[in-house]
Amino acid sequence: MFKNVIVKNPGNSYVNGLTTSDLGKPIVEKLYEQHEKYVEALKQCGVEVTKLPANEDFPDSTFVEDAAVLTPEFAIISNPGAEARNREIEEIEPAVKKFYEKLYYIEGPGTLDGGDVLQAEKKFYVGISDRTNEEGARQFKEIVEKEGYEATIIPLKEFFHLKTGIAYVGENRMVLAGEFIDHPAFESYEKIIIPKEDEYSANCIQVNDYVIIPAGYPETNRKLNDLGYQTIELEMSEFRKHDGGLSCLSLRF
Ligand code: CIR
Repeated sequence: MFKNVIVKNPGNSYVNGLTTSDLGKPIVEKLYEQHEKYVEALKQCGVEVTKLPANEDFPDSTFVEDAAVLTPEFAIISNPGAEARNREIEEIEPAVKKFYEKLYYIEGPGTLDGGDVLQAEKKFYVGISDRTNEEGARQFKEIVEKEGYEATIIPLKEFFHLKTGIAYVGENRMVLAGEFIDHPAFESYEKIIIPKEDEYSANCIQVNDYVIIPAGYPETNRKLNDLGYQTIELEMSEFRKHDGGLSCLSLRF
């Protein structure tokens, strides 16, 4: 069970953040509304939400997931791989410290974005991407193995972050898209396969009794409902314009 969640409000500068998409300029009014609905959905899942204020100096800082990895026992402050985002950890670290005594740090030359880390029970999967380098992944693996977890490093071929194309929804089930569908690392899981046209919905989050998915993917919704999951669908258009998904907007622990 997750008890807590940390989110960070987006600011007006969000429109100047990093993106690889050609979906257009985010509309800030819609962005704020979508973020508020995200927070409401988390509350519906029964978690206590810690809301950090927006920081206009860091346009992408609403994507808090990239700045830390939180487990029930310890926290890892990451070393985000994009220069423009690296100092986001300065505000995440004190917020995380309020909840954790045991903190680890990914240190340069290692870089790691939390978006490249997936936890499934006592196993972690760590993507090597444009943001997470081999040294960052190695440091991460060393830390979690010391803490009694396993870690598998997965060099990415196409996805932006590992969690762009994968989610763990409990009960040994993985939601998988693209390069992960036939990846040997995920062979032992029951697979919920997401086709190319629905790929964005592979980034969904299980929070206690619910799975939160992006709105507009009825097939993904149906597959999850058929397996007995209660879903909450959220409009994510303005986050998607800047390569963000549901997992990116919170740290859940
Ligand atoms: C970035 O390029 O870093 C942001 N515009 C999007 C980050 C999305 N985060 C995530 O997938 N964990």
